Amino acid sequence: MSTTLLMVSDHVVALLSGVAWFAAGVTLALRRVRTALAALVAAVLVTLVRMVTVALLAGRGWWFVQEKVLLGLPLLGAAATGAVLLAGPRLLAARRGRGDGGSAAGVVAVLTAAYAALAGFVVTFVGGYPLTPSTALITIALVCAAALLTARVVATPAGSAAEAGVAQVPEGRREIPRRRFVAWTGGAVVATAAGAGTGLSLLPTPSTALGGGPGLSSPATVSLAGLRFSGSPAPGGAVRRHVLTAKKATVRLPSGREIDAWTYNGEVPGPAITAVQGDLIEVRLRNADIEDGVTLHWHGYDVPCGDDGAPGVTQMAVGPGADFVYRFRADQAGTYWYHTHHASHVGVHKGLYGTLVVRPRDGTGAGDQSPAQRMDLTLPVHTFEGSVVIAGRDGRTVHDASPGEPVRLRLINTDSVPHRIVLAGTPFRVAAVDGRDLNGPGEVADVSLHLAAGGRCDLVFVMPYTLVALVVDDERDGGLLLRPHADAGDARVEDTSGLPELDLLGYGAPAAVPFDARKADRHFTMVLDRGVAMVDGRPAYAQTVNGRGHPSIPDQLVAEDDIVRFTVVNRSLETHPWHLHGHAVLILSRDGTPATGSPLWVDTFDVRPGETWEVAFRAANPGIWMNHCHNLPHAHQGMMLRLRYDGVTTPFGGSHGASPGHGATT
Ligand SMILES: [Cu+2]
Repeated sequence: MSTTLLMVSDHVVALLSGVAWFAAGVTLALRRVRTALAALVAAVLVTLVRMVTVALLAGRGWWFVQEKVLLGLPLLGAAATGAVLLAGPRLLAARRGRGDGGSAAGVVAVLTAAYAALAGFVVTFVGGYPLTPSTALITIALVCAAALLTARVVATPAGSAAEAGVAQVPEGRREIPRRRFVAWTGGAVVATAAGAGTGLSLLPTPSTALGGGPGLSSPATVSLAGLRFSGSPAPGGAVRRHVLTAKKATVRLPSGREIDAWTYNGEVPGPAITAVQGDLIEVRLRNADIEDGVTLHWHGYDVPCGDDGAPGVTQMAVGPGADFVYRFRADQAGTYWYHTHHASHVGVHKGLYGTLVVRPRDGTGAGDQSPAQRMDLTLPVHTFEGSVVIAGRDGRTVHDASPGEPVRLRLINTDSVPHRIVLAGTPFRVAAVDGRDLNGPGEVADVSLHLAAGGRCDLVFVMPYTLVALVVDDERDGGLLLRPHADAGDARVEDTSGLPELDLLGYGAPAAVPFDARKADRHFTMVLDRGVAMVDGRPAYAQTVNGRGHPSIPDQLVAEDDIVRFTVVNRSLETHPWHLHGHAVLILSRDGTPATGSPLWVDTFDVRPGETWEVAFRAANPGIWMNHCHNLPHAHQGMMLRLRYDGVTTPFGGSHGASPGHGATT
């Protein structure tokens, strides 16, 4: 059973147990003996099933069950035991005709079990991982308070003494003081627990996670403002200058449809930036009329940190009328893209993105095809108002290709959700993932590729004498058609929805990697979930990392040359494309199964619900780097933190998304 299915089953069983305990409590209060007994039995059985689902889930990782094992189940177990002991015997007796089955104490105990079941369910969704002492205390206080309130409502002065088995005495002599004592004591316990829980939640939390490595030690500090590229192109390299002006524009798609876009230079996607390895890229970003401000982030490109385009961290956002110059050497060949990183959940979605392709200087690494005689298409996939637009074209695009011609398709997912990519009509190789060449990629056919948000893959093949179709999300009327000649016949695309997904963790041939990931200097675990957390100073139902939202998630501290290992766990029911700036990470394993194919270096990896990924990298690019979910609305809702090198400081505030600055030209 998949972890997702287990998580969903556990949620369902948790909810059912709450319903069953409530049903038992209410029917008991109404003295419906048979129904109450049946509901009580059902509640006990569902609670036992719950224990099984939690035990199974625990086998997938402590992260998935911590709050259930430490709080939800003990609370429910204690309340359920009390409920069975108090209500069970009387119900059984009533079934045999003795008494009416009910007692105030029994009703209170059964309803308390219901509150405990409900509390455990809510804590999973609101608090998540890790369970804090504060959450535990507040939860216990709430359940006890609900029990006390119920006792007040249910207990009738005359009946309860007899029902609870207390010796009947004239009212006012023993019973009233005893009940008062219980109420006062209970109230004091509740108030203490609630107070302590609230107090603990207000304590300051560490602002830095060390991942098992040493703390801040560097005496010298380097400002991010100084971590800019100041060199020249490699020998023989050119300087490639661009001016990108961010502005609003109405863009007309080939179908005639018009979209109100935010653009670079009025185009969607923005101007394609291309270079040859070793060239110097210099881009002046201007902002014409994007009030929120803009930046340029070079997705997947390991630029110097000062050129990374993270507003509030590596620069101030560029406001209307201002500009900023980015400069870096194109040392990495491959397929990349750029986009705004300011209010990117809006800006990128509306069109502030473009492609960056760097071809190798010596002609190798580009699928052993010389540029002169190959078809090389860069295909950013973006969704505008529900329509998939590939390289700025909606509907189906047809290209003529000569049989025997080598073809390279560079797919870029510029959306916030994954796309399913199928290449039909030819065997092909996945030559590169996230711009980095794979080792020994074998020929595959009739498979689909899962392209994470922000991710890229380069597909290479030799054009056959028949049609080749690129199908996105199994949409047979869209995509791309490569035609060997004008009358190539039927352009109908077969149904691709049943094709299996190619698992890149087992694709290609193994090769040596530059470090031993087992000897990591630092290890950080990021558990991704939803919960109530502070985001930008406001409480929100946030997308969280370890129970917190940006900017309250501790920075991850690293030192230069550290081998850093990440464990990324997805406890939620949504996919999270994890993206670290400034570094590619090596995939080590998914759900405990090691990667066995080509070394897989990526800058974005999709952590699907219930999955646990292990990745590693060498900290070789000093700076303060955003480390976040590339589902951009998720990042905006808190799922974003910083990886900070020891000794590096920022003059820009340090919290992502600071308001636009002016005239920050360099
Ligand atoms: Cu996400």
